[in-house]
Amino acid sequence: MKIDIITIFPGMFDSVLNASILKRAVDKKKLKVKIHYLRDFAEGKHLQVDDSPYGGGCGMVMKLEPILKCLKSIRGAKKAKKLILTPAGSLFDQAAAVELSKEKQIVLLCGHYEGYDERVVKFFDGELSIGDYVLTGGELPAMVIVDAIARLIPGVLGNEDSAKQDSFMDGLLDCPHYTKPAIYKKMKVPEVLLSGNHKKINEWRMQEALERTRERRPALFKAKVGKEASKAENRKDGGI
Ligand code: 9D3
Repeated sequence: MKIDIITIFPGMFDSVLNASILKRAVDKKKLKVKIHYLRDFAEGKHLQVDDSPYGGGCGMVMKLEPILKCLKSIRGAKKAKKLILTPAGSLFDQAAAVELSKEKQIVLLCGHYEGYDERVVKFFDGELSIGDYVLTGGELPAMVIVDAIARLIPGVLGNEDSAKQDSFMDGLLDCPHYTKPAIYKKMKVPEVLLSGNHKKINEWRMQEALERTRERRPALFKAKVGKEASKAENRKDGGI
């Protein structure tokens, strides 16, 4: 998988790409990340990548030409999945990560200022947001997306299928975890986890995961319960 990132802050990516699992993925040639400095494609004395908005208003808008020139310079960009990172994009969630992890090449444009000239949109395949909070730019979202995708590429994590496994726990929040010691300053690990009864332990974990999801993420819980109900319905119908 190759990921090209277009940015006005190339330095932001150094530490993230040179650490831990992403670094290993790059070293193992499972992942290639190339940073493209947008200012290299700007023209004029001041190498402007932004300008004031037509119609007035505060803030600046990313200019069209540097973005299109940069796109043109990227090898394979024509066939690649090209995405703009913007708070107004559709939500990047785990399902989106799974879909993107199947691509051969992805180009990410990191949004900035008050946005970009809308005419760039037709040169891209879509616009993505990582969630409903306001950041200073699309660089951190780009790194979040690279990280989420990278761990889904076969061979990037040690335990290859654990990231993809379609178990009942998928789509639920994780259950609580404990490790040694069994008692710390009168704080005990739940008895069932010390019992060695794996059927009981699995039931407890499932119950905890369901309970947490229902309390903390009602929308996730609803989606999950709905999905399992229709799966059960399909089984009853004999797989129609
Ligand atoms: C007043 C309008 N603002 C939108 C809420 C303008 C604006 C703020 C911040 C435009 C861009 C940004 C910078 N953020 C991103 O480029 C961004 C982002 C984000 O802020 N949150 C979640 N996902 C993303 S993806 C790119």
